[in-house]
Amino acid sequence: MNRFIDYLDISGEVLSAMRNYEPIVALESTIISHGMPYPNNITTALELENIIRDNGATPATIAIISGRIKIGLSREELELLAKSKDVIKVSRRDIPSIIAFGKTGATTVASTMIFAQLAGINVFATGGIGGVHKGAEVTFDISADLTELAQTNVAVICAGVKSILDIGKTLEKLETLGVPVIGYKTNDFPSFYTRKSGFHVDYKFETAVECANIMKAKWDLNLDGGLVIANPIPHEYEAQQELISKAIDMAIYEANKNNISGKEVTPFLLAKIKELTVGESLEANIALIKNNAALAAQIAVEYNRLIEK
Ligand code: PSU
Ligand code: MN
Repeated sequence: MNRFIDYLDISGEVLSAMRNYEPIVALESTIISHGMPYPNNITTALELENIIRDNGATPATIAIISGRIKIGLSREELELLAKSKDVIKVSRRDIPSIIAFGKTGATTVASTMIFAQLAGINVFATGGIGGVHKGAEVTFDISADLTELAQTNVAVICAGVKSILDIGKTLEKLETLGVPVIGYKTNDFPSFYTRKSGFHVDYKFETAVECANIMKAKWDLNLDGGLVIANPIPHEYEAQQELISKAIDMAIYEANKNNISGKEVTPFLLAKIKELTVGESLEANIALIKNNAALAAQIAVEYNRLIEK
């Protein structure tokens, strides 16, 4: 018998939404523990939850706390993830060890998708997904987020892919894996801090209802796996292209010089970029995640309506 339910702790708020068949939006915790400095991380985490509530859905921030999978976190748990330096970054392969050792971990896109699906949540808002790193033809560094998108039925609302990655190769890999990549009100695949990456999406969607329709069609047809719904950063928060690309080049140079490898690569690059662009990247980061949380809630509401019928 599958005993996964024994590993999950679902918060009162999320449980009540589940019992009433109300829309729920999952949120990851790596952006809290490893993506932003304190106290911006805790204020943003709380704001995201409120934005989701304001848009008619229930937020479910996901993490592993002392070996328990948490679907929906208390204020204290969010504070712990925001402040503690001992929180481990947990992707798919880390899950069994962290649980077996009773440790605390922040979930990436991949592991948040896994736990969201276990809890029956199929909409998830984040900032940017992992992907194919530059030089992957030598290092083989490809995020487990991509293989998760190929198999786990969760729609991921993000602001595209950061140009620390090879965006072209990331999109090729997503195509191979059969993952739909949708542009929300755009034909351009966004690159996190900026609205364009130079690459196009196959399909442009104009409304949350259209996004809900594609999710339903995909899963009704047993086409397992997720979807990438790429929502560009709002114009007024776009970072300066030149500043960002210089910082990214520097960060990659530093990572190579310091022989950074494996799961440390992404956090190292993100931290360097933050350092090099001072406030600008952080402000953009916060703005785009909020924008994604609002859209994700609207999509969750529409998807919920659709499957009720
Ligand atoms: N990209 C970002 N911000 C992030 C991450 C990626 O712009 O915070 C985090 C996400 O949690 C993502 C993870 O799932 O890094 C990918 O890590 P890796 O490349 O090691 O798979
Ligand atoms: Mn990697």
